[in-house]
Amino acid sequence: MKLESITLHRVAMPLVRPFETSFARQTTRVLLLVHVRTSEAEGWAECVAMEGPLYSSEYVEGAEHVIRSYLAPALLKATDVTAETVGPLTAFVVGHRMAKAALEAAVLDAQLRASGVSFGGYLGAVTDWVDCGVSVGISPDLDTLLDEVSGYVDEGYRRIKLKIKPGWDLIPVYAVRELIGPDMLLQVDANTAYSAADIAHLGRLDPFNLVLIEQPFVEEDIATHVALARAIETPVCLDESIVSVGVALDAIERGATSVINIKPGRVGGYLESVRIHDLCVAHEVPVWCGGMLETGVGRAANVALAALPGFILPGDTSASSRYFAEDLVEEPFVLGTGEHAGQLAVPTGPGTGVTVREDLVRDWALVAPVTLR
Ligand code: OSB
Ligand code: MG
Repeated sequence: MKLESITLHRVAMPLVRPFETSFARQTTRVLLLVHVRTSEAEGWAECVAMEGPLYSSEYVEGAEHVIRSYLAPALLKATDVTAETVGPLTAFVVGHRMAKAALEAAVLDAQLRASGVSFGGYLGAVTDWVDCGVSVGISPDLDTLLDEVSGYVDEGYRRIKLKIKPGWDLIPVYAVRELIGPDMLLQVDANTAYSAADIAHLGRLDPFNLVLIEQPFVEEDIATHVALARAIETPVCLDESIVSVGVALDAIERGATSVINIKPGRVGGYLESVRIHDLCVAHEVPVWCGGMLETGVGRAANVALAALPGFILPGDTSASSRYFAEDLVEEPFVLGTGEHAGQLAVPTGPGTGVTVREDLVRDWALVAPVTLR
């Protein structure tokens, strides 16, 4: 296909409740949407970079800048662009995986719409419904946390993930385990807030029968994750550290991670996500689909990815209502009922299968859109 234009939309969407992690407290999701026009069809994608460089070094205005200055010019001057060639055409830029992933996903959406294939069909989905978990932020107090968790349990979510940090770990985990009972899936995510000196302390989570502990130490520090995995029973799962299939292989072989959280933006796109998935299946490492407070645009593609066979744990693929009162797409994601309680249906239409509400993109714009040709 010939890529004719790339339009960048920076929007701000209010969250239904503040979301607090060990690194930030957010009340609004500021995000970048990428809209491509090609010789065949149009495509939309969401860049997962956050407003500030707090989860990773990427952030919304940085992603916009690298797209405008480096990535878009390289794609716009190419005579043939497909999702499969976006990676090679942009490989000269070091890092900036979230920005690259958004471009690849927008091109993939256009390409699949042109050929009438869904994201799930293209990526290799094997189920129509995926199991959903919910990521629960750090609360001002225990009562607020327990209220929030019971709400999610009532909505049908199949797994609870608690954000933890030093000073907010054993007590909330104990209280939530008491509330939800011994059998419901429960896991924790530290977003790098601990250090090697905390290994014995983190071992005190073992009695709570957690599915996993996610990314306790800084992303470059594989060795301390190996030490933790040897010292405790709770499985260790890497998020921030896993930026490519090569790092995933290294972390698996060294015993740093026995479960992997795949986030397409963090690893540079859906194609690299499938490669990591395939590697994990070959090594019998279970995977699950992470989230970055996506709107329906990114969520649709994530739900399709989560339908691949190696995604045996529920993902952070929650319903649209987890974060937003009104989603950016005409088909907001709603949890199923009956046998599909706690699940989302994998979209089946061409591309992501969702239709962007351009009226809302305009209403929530932070700046005028920028079109690159
Ligand atoms: O570490 O998984 C994370 C949100 C923003 C940045 C990092 C993370 C998260 C979440 C929420 O845990 C996942 C979601 O519900 O989208
Ligand atoms: Mg995480």
